[in-house]
Amino acid sequence: MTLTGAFCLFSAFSCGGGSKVSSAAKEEVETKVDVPRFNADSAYLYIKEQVNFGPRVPNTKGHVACGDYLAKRLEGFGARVISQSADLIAFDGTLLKARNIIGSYKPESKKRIALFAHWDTRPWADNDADKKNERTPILGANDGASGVGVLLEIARLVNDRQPELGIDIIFLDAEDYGAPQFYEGEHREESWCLGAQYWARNRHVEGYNARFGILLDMVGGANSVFVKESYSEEFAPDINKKVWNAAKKIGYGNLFVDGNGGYITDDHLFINRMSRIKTIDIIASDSRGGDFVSTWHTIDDNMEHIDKNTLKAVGQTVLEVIYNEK
Ligand code: AHN
Ligand code: ZN
Repeated sequence: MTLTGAFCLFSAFSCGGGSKVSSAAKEEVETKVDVPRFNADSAYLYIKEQVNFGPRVPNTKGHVACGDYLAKRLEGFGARVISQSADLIAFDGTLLKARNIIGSYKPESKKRIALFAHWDTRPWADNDADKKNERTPILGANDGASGVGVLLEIARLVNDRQPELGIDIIFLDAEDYGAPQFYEGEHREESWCLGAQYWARNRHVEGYNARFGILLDMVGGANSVFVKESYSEEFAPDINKKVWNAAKKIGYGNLFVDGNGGYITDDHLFINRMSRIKTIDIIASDSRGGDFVSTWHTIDDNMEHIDKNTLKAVGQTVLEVIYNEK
């Protein structure tokens, strides 16, 4: 029986013919799916815990320690955790000791949703206004830690009460080791998103598939809005629509605005090209204009520019989507 049918049985409103449902009744029907409340304070803490390791650049101590922390967190939230270690070759030939970390719920279920974020941080603040900072590693509070923080909070809530579908929380490594602006050699898009490319070629579980995927990138910044990214719109327009509709329905139409953004080389591009999992990228634009938020790849990407309202809007919207999937 559908929820509408169930409601009509116990309701004083007439559903005769199914055409005239009062708006009060409709509202009641819509709240029937019980979606957990996303706690932005909790997500904020998980971001701070990552930033406390310092930059999480592959081949550094902070990176190794943070990887262990993330696996522990996922285990603490009851996920089945798989780590994928990979030796990946960077644009300049550097061998990166990378690790993708995957936490799964209801691993036996064939019906799944994949949620992605990158957990590494950029080795260079090559977009900083001050050129003397261009070789300083960034803290990546927004670019890296925010997506992971939101997904850890979602993991906590999913563990409390599982949605219908199995959920995979997938922390990808080596996203942000793409050739820096000061590099004089060739700039290839494949120098970005190395962990995602590895995962797409080598799934953590043989034959792994999901109904769709959602990538979170820079979802915690102040002055952020979200428009539909263009590769997402090409590969997965229905998922974009699902997510933006959900945001609007629960009152976050101010952040998830109608509009189309540019094409962004991000983990979802390679997942879309190299797998059959239609994946969108929820990635912030600066509400004051400009492409990315102003702290992007600068030394200012720190906790001071994290906004709990942005975290809440994104986290609650993703929950709305995954708990309504049957
Ligand atoms: C490029 O700048 C080519 N892509 C941006 C993807 C990215 C980097 N997301 C976070 N950091
Ligand atoms: Zn970045």
